[in-house]
Amino acid sequence: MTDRVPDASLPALAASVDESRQWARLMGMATLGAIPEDGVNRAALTELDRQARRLLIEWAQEAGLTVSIDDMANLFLRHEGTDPAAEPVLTGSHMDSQPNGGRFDGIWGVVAGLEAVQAIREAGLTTRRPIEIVAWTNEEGGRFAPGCMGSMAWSGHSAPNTWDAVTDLNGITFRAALDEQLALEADLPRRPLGPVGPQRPVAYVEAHIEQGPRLENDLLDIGVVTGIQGSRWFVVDIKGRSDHAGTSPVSLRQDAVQDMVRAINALNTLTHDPSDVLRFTVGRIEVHPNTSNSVADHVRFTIDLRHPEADILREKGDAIAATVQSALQHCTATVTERFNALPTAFPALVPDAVEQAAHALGLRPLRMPSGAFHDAQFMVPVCPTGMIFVPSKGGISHHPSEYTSPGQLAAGTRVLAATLLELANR
Ligand code: HGY
Ligand code: MN
Ligand code: MN
Repeated sequence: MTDRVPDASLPALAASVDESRQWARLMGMATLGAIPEDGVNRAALTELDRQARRLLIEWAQEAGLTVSIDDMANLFLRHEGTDPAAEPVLTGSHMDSQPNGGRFDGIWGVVAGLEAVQAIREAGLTTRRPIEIVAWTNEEGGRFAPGCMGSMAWSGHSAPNTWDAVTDLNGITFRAALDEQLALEADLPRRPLGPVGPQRPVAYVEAHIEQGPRLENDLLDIGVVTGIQGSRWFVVDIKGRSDHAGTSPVSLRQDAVQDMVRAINALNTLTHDPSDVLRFTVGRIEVHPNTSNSVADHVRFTIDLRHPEADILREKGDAIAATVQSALQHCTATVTERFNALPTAFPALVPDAVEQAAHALGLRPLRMPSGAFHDAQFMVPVCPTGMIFVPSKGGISHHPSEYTSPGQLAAGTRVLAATLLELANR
C-alpha cells in the first residue's frame, strides 16, 4: 500500500469533525417531513425531497464542493483532488425516508460524507484523488417500489427505464415524478449516468446506522460491514368478485380478502424458519373497494423476503407463486417479482481500511453483516465496497424512535473521514 496516510494527520482530522455541526444539520434535515414523535416522512421525488437536496447543496457549496446530478437525479457533491484526473473515491447514501421513518436512516450517510470531506479540508489535508459524495435516488422504495432505483440504474444492474410505469398510491408514475425533479433541478450541471470514464470510482464507502441491536448489545462503536443479505420483493394481486356483504351467500362468494388470508397462511408455512434467519414480511395491503359492507374483488399485497444465502433465497422465492396459487379457493392471482438483490460480500480492501481507521481512532469495531439492504449492494460489481455502521438505540429503525447519539454519529464520521483520506491518497 503506497503513501499511506501518516497517522500524524489523524488527530487534526478527528478534531476537525464537528459533532455539533453534523447534529445541527441532521436536525435541520429532520424538519423536512417531520412527523410526531421525532419521525420523518420524506418520500423520494417530492417537494420535501427537493427542499432537503437544496439544503444539502447550500452546505456543500459553502464548503467549496461542486454539484451535479445525473439522469436518475442521483446527486453528486465533489471535492477536488490534487490530481483532478484521478478516479474518485465515492461515499454517500440516500435522503429519502420511510413513510413512518426516523431521523437517521440514509440521511446520516450523506451528511457524514459532507462532514468528513469538510473535516479533511478544514484540517488542511489534501487528497490526491477527488472524493465524491452521492445521494442516491429512491433507496427506500416506499413511494415507488422497489428501492435502490438510483443505484441500480447507475451501476448497470437495471436499465434506467425499468420503472417508468411504476405508480405511487396517487397514480403518479415514477417517470413523471423523475422528469419533474429533473426539470426543477435543471439549474444543476448534468453528468453522465454510471461509472463512466473518470467518474468510475476506485472505492465506495457508505456510512449508515446499523438498524439492529448488535453494536449496542455488545457495547461496541463501529460496525465493519462484511456484506449484505439478499432481498426479493413480490407483489401479489388476487382478483375475485364484489358482492353485497349482507345478501350474498358466503358459499357463492369470490372473496379476494379470504383468499389472501389463505395465501398468506400458506406462505407463512413455506417461509417458517426455526432458526429465525429467513425474513418474510407482508407490509402493504390494498383492498378494493375497501368498504365494510362490500366483499372485496381485488387485493394487492407486498412480499419482502430476505436471507443471507443465495440458494435459500432462490428456493423459497421461486416457490412463492405456486404456493399462492395452490392456496386459492375462489379467486385468481398474479405474482410479480419487483426486486431481486443477491446477497453480497464486501472484498477485504474497504472493510480492512474501515477496521484500521476505527482502531487508529481508539474505537471498538465489530465485523458484521447487514440485515438491511443498501445502495452499497449494487456497488460491489463496480469497485471495492464497504460500509460503516454506528449503533441504533434498541436496534430500532424504520420508526420515529430511531436514534443514534451525536457522539456515536461523530465517531462514525471520524472513521469515515480517516477511511476516505486513506483511500483517496492511495
Ligand atoms: O429495507 C431496507 O432494508 C432498507 O432499510 N431500505
Ligand atoms: Mn437506509
Ligand atoms: Mn431504510
